[in-house]
Amino acid sequence: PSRPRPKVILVIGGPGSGKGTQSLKIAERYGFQYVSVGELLRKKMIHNATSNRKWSLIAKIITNGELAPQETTITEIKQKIMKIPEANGIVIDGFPRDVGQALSFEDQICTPDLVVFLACTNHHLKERLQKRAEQQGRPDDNPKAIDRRLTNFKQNTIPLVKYFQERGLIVTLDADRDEEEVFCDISMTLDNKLF
Ligand code: UP5
Ligand code: MG
Repeated sequence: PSRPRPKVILVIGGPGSGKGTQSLKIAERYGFQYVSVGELLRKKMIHNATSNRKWSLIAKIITNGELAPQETTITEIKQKIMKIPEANGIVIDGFPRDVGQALSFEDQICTPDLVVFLACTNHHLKERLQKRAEQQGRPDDNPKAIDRRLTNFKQNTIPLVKYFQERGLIVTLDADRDEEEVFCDISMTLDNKLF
Protein backbone atom coordinates (compact mmCIF):
# COMPACT_ATOMS: atom_id res chain seq x y z
CA PRO A 1 0.00 0.00 0.00
CA SER A 2 1.16 3.54 -0.70
CA ARG A 3 2.17 5.80 2.16
CA PRO A 4 -0.43 8.27 3.43
CA ARG A 5 0.08 11.83 2.27
CA PRO A 6 2.00 13.89 4.85
CA LYS A 7 -0.14 16.11 7.04
CA VAL A 8 0.05 19.74 6.02
CA ILE A 9 -0.16 22.47 8.67
CA LEU A 10 -0.24 26.15 7.75
CA VAL A 11 0.80 28.73 10.35
CA ILE A 12 -0.48 32.26 9.77
CA GLY A 13 -0.45 35.48 11.78
CA GLY A 14 0.83 39.04 11.74
CA PRO A 15 4.48 40.00 11.34
CA GLY A 16 6.11 39.17 14.66
CA SER A 17 3.25 36.96 15.89
CA GLY A 18 5.67 34.05 16.36
CA LYS A 19 5.03 32.04 13.18
CA GLY A 20 8.69 31.11 12.77
CA THR A 21 9.22 30.40 16.46
CA GLN A 22 6.16 28.17 16.81
CA SER A 23 6.51 26.43 13.43
CA LEU A 24 10.02 25.31 14.35
CA LYS A 25 8.73 23.94 17.64
CA ILE A 26 5.99 22.02 15.79
CA ALA A 27 8.57 20.60 13.37
CA GLU A 28 10.77 19.51 16.25
CA ARG A 29 8.08 17.93 18.38
CA TYR A 30 6.21 16.09 15.62
CA GLY A 31 9.16 15.37 13.34
CA PHE A 32 7.60 17.46 10.58
CA GLN A 33 9.51 19.21 7.82
CA TYR A 34 9.64 22.99 8.17
CA VAL A 35 9.08 25.37 5.27
CA SER A 36 9.28 29.14 5.79
CA VAL A 37 7.84 30.89 2.76
CA GLY A 38 9.34 34.26 3.74
CA GLU A 39 12.76 32.66 4.04
CA LEU A 40 12.40 30.84 0.72
CA LEU A 41 11.64 34.13 -1.01
CA ARG A 42 14.36 36.08 0.83
CA LYS A 43 17.04 33.50 -0.03
CA LYS A 44 16.01 33.39 -3.64
CA MET A 45 15.91 37.18 -3.89
CA ILE A 46 19.37 37.59 -2.36
CA HIS A 47 20.76 34.97 -4.71
CA ASN A 48 19.16 36.28 -7.90
CA ALA A 49 18.49 39.98 -7.47
CA THR A 50 21.61 41.17 -9.29
CA SER A 51 21.38 38.77 -12.26
CA ASN A 52 17.66 38.49 -12.86
CA ARG A 53 15.12 41.22 -13.57
CA LYS A 54 12.14 39.41 -12.13
CA TRP A 55 13.94 38.73 -8.85
CA SER A 56 15.38 42.21 -8.59
CA LEU A 57 11.79 43.48 -8.75
CA ILE A 58 10.65 40.94 -6.15
CA ALA A 59 13.55 41.97 -3.91
CA LYS A 60 12.22 45.55 -4.00
CA ILE A 61 8.69 44.38 -3.26
CA ILE A 62 9.72 42.31 -0.24
CA THR A 63 12.12 44.92 1.11
CA ASN A 64 9.21 47.37 1.04
CA GLY A 65 7.03 44.95 2.98
CA GLU A 66 4.66 44.11 0.11
CA LEU A 67 3.65 40.66 -1.12
CA ALA A 68 5.55 38.86 -3.85
CA PRO A 69 3.51 37.73 -6.89
CA GLN A 70 1.23 34.82 -6.08
CA GLU A 71 2.29 32.50 -8.90
CA THR A 72 5.99 32.88 -8.08
CA THR A 73 5.28 32.14 -4.44
CA ILE A 74 3.24 29.03 -5.20
CA THR A 75 5.89 27.80 -7.63
CA GLU A 76 8.60 28.21 -4.97
CA ILE A 77 6.52 26.32 -2.40
CA LYS A 78 5.77 23.53 -4.87
CA GLN A 79 9.44 23.14 -5.75
CA LYS A 80 10.44 23.11 -2.11
CA ILE A 81 7.81 20.54 -1.14
CA MET A 82 8.75 18.28 -4.04
CA LYS A 83 12.32 18.16 -2.77
CA ILE A 84 11.21 16.85 0.63
CA PRO A 85 11.94 13.11 0.41
CA GLU A 86 9.37 11.71 2.80
CA ALA A 87 7.76 13.13 5.91
CA ASN A 88 4.94 12.54 8.36
CA GLY A 89 4.05 16.16 8.04
CA ILE A 90 5.00 19.53 6.69
CA VAL A 91 4.58 22.79 8.59
CA ILE A 92 4.42 25.87 6.39
CA ASP A 93 5.28 29.17 8.09
CA GLY A 94 3.81 32.43 6.80
CA PHE A 95 1.48 31.26 4.06
CA PRO A 96 -1.12 32.00 2.75
CA ARG A 97 -1.33 35.77 3.10
CA ASP A 98 -4.75 36.21 1.44
CA VAL A 99 -7.73 34.27 0.11
CA GLY A 100 -6.36 34.22 -3.43
CA GLN A 101 -3.24 32.43 -2.24
CA ALA A 102 -5.31 30.01 -0.19
CA LEU A 103 -7.40 29.07 -3.23
CA SER A 104 -4.37 28.70 -5.41
CA PHE A 105 -2.59 26.50 -2.85
CA GLU A 106 -5.58 24.18 -2.64
CA ASP A 107 -5.91 24.12 -6.39
CA GLN A 108 -2.27 23.39 -7.11
CA ILE A 109 -0.96 21.62 -4.02
CA CYS A 110 -3.48 20.30 -1.49
CA THR A 111 -6.11 21.12 1.12
CA PRO A 112 -4.35 21.76 4.44
CA ASP A 113 -5.14 19.47 7.37
CA LEU A 114 -5.06 22.40 9.79
CA VAL A 115 -4.44 26.14 9.80
CA VAL A 116 -3.06 27.69 13.00
CA PHE A 117 -3.77 31.42 13.35
CA LEU A 118 -1.55 33.19 15.88
CA ALA A 119 -3.66 36.14 17.02
CA CYS A 120 -1.52 38.90 18.47
CA THR A 121 -2.23 42.53 19.32
CA ASN A 122 -0.62 45.30 17.34
CA HIS A 123 1.26 46.44 20.40
CA HIS A 124 3.00 43.09 20.81
CA LEU A 125 3.68 42.72 17.09
CA LYS A 126 5.46 46.07 16.94
CA GLU A 127 7.37 45.52 20.14
CA ARG A 128 8.71 42.13 19.02
CA LEU A 129 9.69 43.33 15.57
CA GLN A 130 11.49 46.37 16.96
CA LYS A 131 13.42 44.16 19.31
CA ARG A 132 14.36 41.74 16.55
CA ALA A 133 15.37 44.61 14.25
CA GLU A 134 17.93 45.70 16.84
CA GLN A 135 19.35 42.19 17.12
CA GLN A 136 19.23 40.81 13.56
CA GLY A 137 18.34 43.40 10.96
CA ARG A 138 16.28 41.59 8.35
CA PRO A 139 16.05 43.71 5.16
CA ASP A 140 12.33 44.30 5.79
CA ASP A 141 12.67 45.11 9.50
CA ASN A 142 12.83 48.86 8.87
CA PRO A 143 10.04 51.13 10.19
CA LYS A 144 8.44 51.79 6.79
CA ALA A 145 8.37 48.12 5.75
CA ILE A 146 7.10 47.07 9.18
CA ASP A 147 4.19 49.48 8.73
CA ARG A 148 3.44 48.09 5.28
CA ARG A 149 3.57 44.51 6.61
CA LEU A 150 1.18 45.38 9.42
CA THR A 151 -1.22 47.18 7.07
CA ASN A 152 -1.24 44.33 4.53
CA PHE A 153 -1.78 41.85 7.29
CA LYS A 154 -4.77 43.78 8.67
CA GLN A 155 -6.34 44.15 5.25
CA ASN A 156 -6.06 40.51 4.25
CA THR A 157 -6.46 38.55 7.41
CA ILE A 158 -10.12 38.88 8.34
CA PRO A 159 -11.31 37.48 4.99
CA LEU A 160 -8.62 34.80 5.07
CA VAL A 161 -9.47 33.64 8.58
CA LYS A 162 -13.18 33.69 7.70
CA TYR A 163 -12.53 31.60 4.62
CA PHE A 164 -10.79 28.87 6.63
CA GLN A 165 -13.36 29.14 9.45
CA GLU A 166 -16.21 28.42 7.07
CA ARG A 167 -14.44 25.24 6.07
CA GLY A 168 -13.69 24.24 9.66
CA LEU A 169 -9.96 24.15 9.05
CA ILE A 170 -8.66 26.87 11.36
CA VAL A 171 -7.86 27.23 15.03
CA THR A 172 -7.22 30.69 16.48
CA LEU A 173 -4.83 30.96 19.43
CA ASP A 174 -3.91 33.84 21.69
CA ALA A 175 -0.31 34.55 20.72
CA ASP A 176 0.22 37.49 23.09
CA ARG A 177 1.41 35.08 25.77
CA ASP A 178 4.93 33.77 26.14
CA GLU A 179 6.35 31.21 23.75
CA GLU A 180 5.87 28.17 25.96
CA GLU A 181 2.23 28.93 26.74
CA VAL A 182 1.42 29.41 23.08
CA PHE A 183 3.16 26.18 22.15
CA CYS A 184 1.32 24.30 24.86
CA ASP A 185 -1.97 25.28 23.19
CA ILE A 186 -0.66 24.42 19.76
CA SER A 187 0.47 20.95 20.73
CA MET A 188 -2.82 20.21 22.51
CA THR A 189 -4.67 21.28 19.38
CA LEU A 190 -2.50 19.18 17.07
CA ASP A 191 -2.75 16.14 19.34
CA ASN A 192 -6.53 16.51 19.30
CA LYS A 193 -7.17 17.29 15.69
CA LEU A 194 -4.50 15.40 13.82
CA PHE A 195 -3.83 12.18 15.68
N1 UP5 B 1 8.81 36.15 19.86
C1 UP5 B 1 8.15 35.15 19.22
N2 UP5 B 1 7.16 34.67 20.01
C2 UP5 B 1 7.18 35.41 21.15
C3 UP5 B 1 6.39 35.41 22.33
N3 UP5 B 1 5.38 34.55 22.50
N4 UP5 B 1 6.67 36.33 23.28
C4 UP5 B 1 7.69 37.22 23.12
N5 UP5 B 1 8.47 37.26 22.03
C5 UP5 B 1 8.23 36.37 21.05
O1 UP5 B 1 8.99 36.18 16.17
C6 UP5 B 1 9.29 37.55 16.05
C7 UP5 B 1 10.14 37.99 17.23
O2 UP5 B 1 9.37 37.89 18.42
C8 UP5 B 1 11.36 37.11 17.45
O3 UP5 B 1 12.41 37.90 17.89
C9 UP5 B 1 10.91 36.11 18.52
O4 UP5 B 1 11.95 35.66 19.30
C10 UP5 B 1 9.93 36.94 19.33
P1 UP5 B 1 8.95 35.26 14.88
O5 UP5 B 1 8.77 33.85 15.31
O6 UP5 B 1 10.09 35.59 14.01
O7 UP5 B 1 7.59 35.81 14.25
P2 UP5 B 1 7.07 35.73 12.77
O8 UP5 B 1 5.60 35.71 12.84
O9 UP5 B 1 7.76 34.61 12.05
O10 UP5 B 1 7.56 37.16 12.26
P3 UP5 B 1 8.09 37.57 10.85
O11 UP5 B 1 8.69 38.92 10.99
O12 UP5 B 1 8.93 36.51 10.25
O13 UP5 B 1 6.72 37.69 10.08
P4 UP5 B 1 6.44 38.22 8.65
O14 UP5 B 1 5.09 37.74 8.33
O15 UP5 B 1 6.68 39.68 8.52
O16 UP5 B 1 7.60 37.55 7.80
P5 UP5 B 1 7.63 36.40 6.70
O17 UP5 B 1 9.01 35.93 6.63
O18 UP5 B 1 6.55 35.43 6.88
O19 UP5 B 1 7.32 37.25 5.39
C11 UP5 B 1 8.20 38.28 5.02
C12 UP5 B 1 7.83 38.85 3.69
O20 UP5 B 1 7.94 37.85 2.67
C13 UP5 B 1 6.44 39.41 3.54
O21 UP5 B 1 6.30 40.70 4.07
C14 UP5 B 1 6.30 39.40 2.02
O22 UP5 B 1 7.00 40.45 1.45
C15 UP5 B 1 7.00 38.09 1.66
N6 UP5 B 1 6.05 36.97 1.53
C16 UP5 B 1 5.24 36.91 0.42
O23 UP5 B 1 5.31 37.80 -0.45
N7 UP5 B 1 4.36 35.88 0.29
C17 UP5 B 1 4.26 34.89 1.21
O24 UP5 B 1 3.44 33.99 1.02
C18 UP5 B 1 5.08 34.94 2.34
C19 UP5 B 1 5.97 35.99 2.48
MG1 MG C 1 9.05 34.53 10.42
